[in-house]
Amino acid sequence: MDFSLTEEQLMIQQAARDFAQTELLPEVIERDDAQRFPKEEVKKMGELGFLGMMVDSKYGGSNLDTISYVLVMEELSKIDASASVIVSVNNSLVCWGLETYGSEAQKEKYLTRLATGEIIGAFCLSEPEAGSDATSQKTTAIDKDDHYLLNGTKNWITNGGTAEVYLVIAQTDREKGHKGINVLIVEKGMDGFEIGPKENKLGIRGSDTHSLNFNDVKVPKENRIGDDGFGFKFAMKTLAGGRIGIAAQALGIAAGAYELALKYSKERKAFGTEIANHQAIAFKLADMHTQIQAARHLVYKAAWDKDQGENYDLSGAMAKLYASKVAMDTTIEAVQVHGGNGFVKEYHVERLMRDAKITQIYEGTSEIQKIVISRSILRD
Ligand code: COS
Repeated sequence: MDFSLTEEQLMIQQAARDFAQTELLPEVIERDDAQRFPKEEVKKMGELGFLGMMVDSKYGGSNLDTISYVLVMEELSKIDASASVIVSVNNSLVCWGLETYGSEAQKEKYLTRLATGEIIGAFCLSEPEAGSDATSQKTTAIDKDDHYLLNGTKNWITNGGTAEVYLVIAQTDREKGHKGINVLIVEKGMDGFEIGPKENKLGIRGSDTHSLNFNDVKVPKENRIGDDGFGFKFAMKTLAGGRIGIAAQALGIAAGAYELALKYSKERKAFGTEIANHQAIAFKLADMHTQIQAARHLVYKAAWDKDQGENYDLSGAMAKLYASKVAMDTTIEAVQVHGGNGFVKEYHVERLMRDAKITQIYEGTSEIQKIVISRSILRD
């Protein structure tokens, strides 16, 4: 068993840390306030290879392992979870799905541009009445021989307004249940495809979340990924990897809040000494540090499983369940350590606390992770 990172992984981690400090930190509060998408920053992340990290270099990707990907997610998320969710969706849900299951023509047409960050993608599963209950898709993709006719609404879509390519999950044959679901590549600008208003969110406010409407959108048959009826499995497989990315995001949010609390507690004085010298604060730091380290082991293990070609449904779900709880608990405590200063924006911890919440909700709520985990342990 070897817990050390390779030279290459350490370099990538440092590159992400530097990028987050120099490029993401300066305007992160303003972007959060104004709900401004980090357009320039995304462009730079593309140039650094962060948007197609695990994609083969023949498609413009960085050809790196999942460990490197979670290291980058962790570092970016310490500073700006709005930026890191864009990285996570593009890498795990869009590029990975296309590279693993797409046809050569689809990869040539879409993957290269997505992996280099020339364009970004979105993954469209959730609906007004189908979030956790993902098999109950109301969006329909009716087979019309040479194309599918797509109708319906998708909700809470990350990169909803800014993406150029959307992987849309839809029901083709209701009789067949989840085996009648397909995944289609939809391009922005296709007739009948409308982007709804931007959501006004509690956290990750710099990311761009929209509902999407499809009204008789004609999607060519060649835009279906995989065989007829593969869409639900595609969604499950893709989300299993996505959960590792979100677990790393949660880990980064927690670690970022902890680092701020640690620094503050060594500077702020009360009752004649730095507050870190009071056991009430020191014990909070001890708890945070321990829980973050435990979360880190779960996240890296899930990433390692994926790199080894092992099944990562269980380890990814456990990593997300635990890291997102640690993110929530740590950020709440970090605000507490900061006292009144924790409640104002310039100290960053209130934003991290708001950002933490979504990690317990998207790409499968904590309750869904417990379904995945319990089914897995009961099956074995
Ligand atoms: N990999 C491959 N196949 C999977 C899978 C996985 N990780 N998880 C489930 N499947 C397959 C099952 O094997 C089953 O196929 P078969 O009938 O051929 O065996 C099919 O998918 C349906 O699975 P199941 O019967 O378990 O479906 P349920 O309706 O009980 O739902 C959960 C399963 C809850 C796990 C699923 O709906 C889920 O993950 N929901 C959350 C979705 C989500 O993350 N939403 C957030 C939106 S994205 S921000």
